[in-house]
Amino acid sequence: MTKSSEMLPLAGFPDYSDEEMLQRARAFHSQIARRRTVRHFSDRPVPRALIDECLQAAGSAPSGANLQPWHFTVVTDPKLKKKIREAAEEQERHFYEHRASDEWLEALAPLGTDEHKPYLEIAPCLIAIFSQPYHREPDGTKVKHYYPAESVGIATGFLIAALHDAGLATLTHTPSPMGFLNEVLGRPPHERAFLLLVVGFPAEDATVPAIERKPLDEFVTHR
Ligand code: IYR
Repeated sequence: MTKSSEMLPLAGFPDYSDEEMLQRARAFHSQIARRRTVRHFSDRPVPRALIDECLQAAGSAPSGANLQPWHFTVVTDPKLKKKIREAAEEQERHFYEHRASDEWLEALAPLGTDEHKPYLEIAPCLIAIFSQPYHREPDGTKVKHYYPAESVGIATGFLIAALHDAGLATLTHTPSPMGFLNEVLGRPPHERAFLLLVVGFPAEDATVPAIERKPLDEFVTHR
């Protein structure tokens, strides 16, 4: 990571025609809008090279002061996946039975979710995403990070888009609380588990809830 203020010419910025830009935007919109959160996975393995390529896309995301305040742990070991499933289901049981308000449960009803998370063991790959409020230099100096939540959110968006574009299914899972991930995956206590991304291929009989996205005029204003 460069510390100087050395500047380079911006190279490789494309020069599309207006029409080409619109066409590209339409193509991207139609491709990304096909992504659905999947909750029924097959056990078909995913090549590590594919995951690593998508992680490199995630790692290219903008971040506060370019400090890249993220860590991604890729979990394919069945024993670890089992541990994660057991810990997540314990938290989720508590969530669905006690912690969640009626209002929250009502909001979740259309998704058909519950405390059972078999996909955490069935899916070939889990990516635990951590945000880092700071890091330490090799000499022990603590370096504060800026906007870690925003930065990790953006990197996660890049990752989800890259995985989808590569032809993989994802599920953004947020067992709450997620502190157990630090322990199971050996991450330091100052890192904050941000999201558990389930990655793989849909089961043949996978279904998705009949839900819709808001039309543009309901979430955009031009001034
Ligand atoms: N973490 C729980 C509950 C849950 C919460 C929200 I907000 C969702 O969009 C979906 C699920 C679970 O994973 O079941």
